[in-house]
Amino acid sequence: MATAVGPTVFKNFINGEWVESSSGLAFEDRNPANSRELIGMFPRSTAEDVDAAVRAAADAFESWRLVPAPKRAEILYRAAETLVKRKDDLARDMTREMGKVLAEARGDVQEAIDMTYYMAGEGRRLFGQTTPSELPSKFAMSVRQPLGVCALITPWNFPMAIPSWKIMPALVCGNTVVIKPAEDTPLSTYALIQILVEAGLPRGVVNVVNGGGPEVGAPLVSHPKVAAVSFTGSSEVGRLVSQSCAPKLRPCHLEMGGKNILIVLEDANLDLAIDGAIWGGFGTTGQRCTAASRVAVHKKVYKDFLYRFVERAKTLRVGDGLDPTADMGPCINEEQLNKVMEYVGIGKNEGAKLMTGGRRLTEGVWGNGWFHEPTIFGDCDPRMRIAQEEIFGPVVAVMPIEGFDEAIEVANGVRYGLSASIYTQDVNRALEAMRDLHTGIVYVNAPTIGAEIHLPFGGTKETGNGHREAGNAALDFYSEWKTLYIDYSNRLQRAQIDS
Ligand code: UN1
Repeated sequence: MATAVGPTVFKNFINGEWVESSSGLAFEDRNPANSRELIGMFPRSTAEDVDAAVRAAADAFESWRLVPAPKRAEILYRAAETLVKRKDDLARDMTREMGKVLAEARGDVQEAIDMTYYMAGEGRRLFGQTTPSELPSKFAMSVRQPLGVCALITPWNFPMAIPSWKIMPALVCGNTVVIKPAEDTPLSTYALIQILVEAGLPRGVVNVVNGGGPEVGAPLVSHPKVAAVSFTGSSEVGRLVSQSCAPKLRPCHLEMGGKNILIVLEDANLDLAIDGAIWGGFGTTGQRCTAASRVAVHKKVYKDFLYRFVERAKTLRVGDGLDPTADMGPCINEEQLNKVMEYVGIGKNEGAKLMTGGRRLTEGVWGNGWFHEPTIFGDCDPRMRIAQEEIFGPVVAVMPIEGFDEAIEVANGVRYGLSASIYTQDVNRALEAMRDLHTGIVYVNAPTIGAEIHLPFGGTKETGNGHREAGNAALDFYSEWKTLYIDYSNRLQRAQIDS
């Protein structure tokens, strides 16, 4: 079971069997709050394992695509029910391997539950169009067709939610799947797959290959039998994924970085804005692609906001996510912690004012984990690297702004375009912001995080490549249209020519 207490040896899942990797090697899944705790050993797989998984998925596709979508959906409904039943255990395991506080891990599992139910519902929709033909006695409609084998590469920050965003729409549309979960959080994917299998998923329909990007991800996205690729991760790796899909003209969905802004205008409810900046900036230790890592505040309320924001950040308790008193957990691993510390150094060198935090936490309960203080830089210039680059940690850059126009300019002046938020009571300003913020998601009087699964999720510019996941939009990636014309006139009718 996924709730094993001691270290367990886990396997890949290929063609309905739990199997070892052809390398015989394994990597460790460790608790970021206490790196002495080994959660499990997972197979360090190879291109050979990838090939076996893709072949199994390609074979399974031939029968899975013919299973009526409402029947495919029944399996998803059963899986969703099991997720509900096991939510607490799954969340605890997720906190152990990923570090986010338990309430957030429960939210992550809930997001997977929501997506599984939502996509199960699509089994009885998957609507296409029926429309009149321009010719008499002729019928015209369009239906969604599955693509084939979908290769999915998922990140560690939402170990169950993001795999479900990809797996569930892929399955309901009639595709089969090979997934490579992040090396830091393979247990949550393992548990999700196990639940799908228990729910009756036929062999080969979902396959899991564990391992690293170069060893598993690269051969997976370029495998000749893969029909489509969905990747969530950094823009740098996303570009490589896109390049490897391009020669094959293979559809590829990319979900990448963010440098999301939270704008506070002079008429904002400051208490609300501070609540939002704390949750958006330090929720999930800032490790969300939607994190509010920049805050732009109107000069009239700047001092007041900054002072109160900093005071609130100082009260946040950092600790093991299983400790009910902890507000913020560790960074995912040593490398990520080092990146955070590097950016703190960059901020100081750039002349930003360190208002609170800025240090790694190493004493007592923090001794064996990758903990860092919630950190706020004040008086930032929007051109500074800490205000431009994705840090993916508990570091927020606060910038004073002269007014609304400057706020929009600063907001749009980064390479990413995932999420943005504005705090104001002025309905005109709110609507102007909704029009002019060049991001995939805009919040009014709410922070940059907290997207719901039945709406499209994704971003502009270097955040994405034009696709969206979640909601109905996900179906557009995991299916392609087939247009059907049925002529029952018994004579040749020429479109555009015969009238
Ligand atoms: C992510 O940060 O990668 O909107 C996903 C949110 C979550 C999903 C975040 N529902 O913050």
